[in-house]
Amino acid sequence: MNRKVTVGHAIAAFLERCGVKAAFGVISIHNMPILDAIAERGAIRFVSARGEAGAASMADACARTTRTLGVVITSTGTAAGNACGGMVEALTAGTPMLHITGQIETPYLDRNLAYIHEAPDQLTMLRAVSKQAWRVRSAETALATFQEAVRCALSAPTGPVSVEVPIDIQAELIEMPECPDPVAPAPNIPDARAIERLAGALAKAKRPLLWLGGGARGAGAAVARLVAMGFGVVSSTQGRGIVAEDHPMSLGAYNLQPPVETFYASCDAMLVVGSRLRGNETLKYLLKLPQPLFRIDADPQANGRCYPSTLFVCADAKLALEALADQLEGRLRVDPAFKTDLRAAHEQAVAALRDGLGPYDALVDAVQAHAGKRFNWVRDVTVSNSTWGNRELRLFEPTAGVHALGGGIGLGLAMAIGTAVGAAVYDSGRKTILLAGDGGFVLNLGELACAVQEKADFTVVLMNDQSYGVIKNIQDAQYGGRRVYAELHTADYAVLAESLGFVHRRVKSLAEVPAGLQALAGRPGPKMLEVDMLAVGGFKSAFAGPPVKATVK
Ligand SMILES: Cc1ncc(C[n+]2csc(CCOP(=O)(O)OP(=O)(O)O)c2C)c(N)n1
Repeated sequence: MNRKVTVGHAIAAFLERCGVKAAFGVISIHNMPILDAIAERGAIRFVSARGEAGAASMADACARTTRTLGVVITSTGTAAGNACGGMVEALTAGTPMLHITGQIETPYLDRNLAYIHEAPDQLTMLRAVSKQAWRVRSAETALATFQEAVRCALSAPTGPVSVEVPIDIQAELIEMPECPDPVAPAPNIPDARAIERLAGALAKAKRPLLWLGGGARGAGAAVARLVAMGFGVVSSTQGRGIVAEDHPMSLGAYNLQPPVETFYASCDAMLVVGSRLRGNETLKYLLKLPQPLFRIDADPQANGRCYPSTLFVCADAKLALEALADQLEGRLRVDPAFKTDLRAAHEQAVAALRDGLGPYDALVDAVQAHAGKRFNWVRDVTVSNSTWGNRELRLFEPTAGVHALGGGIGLGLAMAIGTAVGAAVYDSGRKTILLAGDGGFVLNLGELACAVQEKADFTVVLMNDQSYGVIKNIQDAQYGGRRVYAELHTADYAVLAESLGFVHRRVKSLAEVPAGLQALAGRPGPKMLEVDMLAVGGFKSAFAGPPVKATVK
């Protein structure tokens, strides 16, 4: 005879069936039936974050770096609200993720009774930050709701989905159900004639370029075939590493620098695959991209968005590029000068960027040498990332990069924890490195305690200039040098490290970085290399926000 279990228990079993091995959150009265079951079953590692904001970013980064479903579990009301910043980022990045939140008891729900922990209309709040949000209405329908939520999260374009489960339903006893399998997302199969037309148009190109976005991260093998035929490659920040960034036909994520825009003018076709063509990566949509411009996207609403296209194919990137490669085999006659010109554009862009770094040029090489080829590269929003972290530190795998695409500071530390836990439970063998500024880092500082407790294995390179550096640069450029609200009182990280129990090294010169990283290597748990930027000095060029097109007056 089946034993009776709580609905929470059935949910935990279903998560396991979905292949989930790690979940993140904060325990509460309103999620205890689920967490109790996760602990009892012992198959999922639950990470106790110090706040729901951190938990959401941990789940997001874990999902991105392991290509699995991220799971964050919060309480209701304030707690679910705390997760919203991280949810906005997951929505921006299109991360397949499940946000499970509690809800107050059904009899008191939606009745304006000032019942403790109720957020009036929580579902509307969650809908605003999720791809979809549902409420579980009964014990009988709970797993069906979860099946649909997971299907939705994993269907291209992927995204975070919220499910609220009233606590009385979570705790209800039911016969242990036959645990259903997740419903596989239906692949968006390309129309054969559309691919033929696209192949016909591309076969004429002598200098064809692929622009790869995050939607193409699963299409690496087909991309490699196209590159072997002679396509050049450039990527968005989300599309980094689909082609190794040291490949001779790759511009990496140097997608808007002046030498690259000049090179674009010499190309005679661009195929954009699975990319949002985000404003900060296209000079607010004024970057001149090669023409004709073709586009493949799983989202039909991408047609005409940001840029018009000559041909649009609505399909899964992997399936469409495989079919396209089949069609193009043996038909391309690429200009022999194309590769040389692409290399020259890349080299010019790299040289200009490196020159602008001033002394920090040496830091890029030291981190790259330390990283090797198998690593996760997590970044907070800081000048060092906006300049070199987003492109000059080379990535070799499509899931290696994690960065807050929505531009919110403070997610990096939690993202590094989620990434490190993901690397451990899914056994990727990758080390994790976090690049953060002191302003962003302090925003979620409580998660350092979580990192130590969880023995989350990563190295933070903390760029400490004791201020919001980019804000000062913007104030210099646009506010007559009136530097306000940007100075920060900063922790003594050596003392903090001692009290929390993690390893710390401070360097005052970049020549000390290789030895500093070497000394931290192999130490378990979180480690910090703090770069004293006041001692090192400034960048040669001041970064004052994403570049825009110079307006002609
Ligand atoms: C959540 C959030 N709050 C505020 C901002 C505005 N903001 C952008 S960059 C920045 C400063 C970041 O400082 P720090 O981490 O020290 O990096 P630095 O600019 O010094 O390189 C701030 C406050 C933001 N992007 N996101």
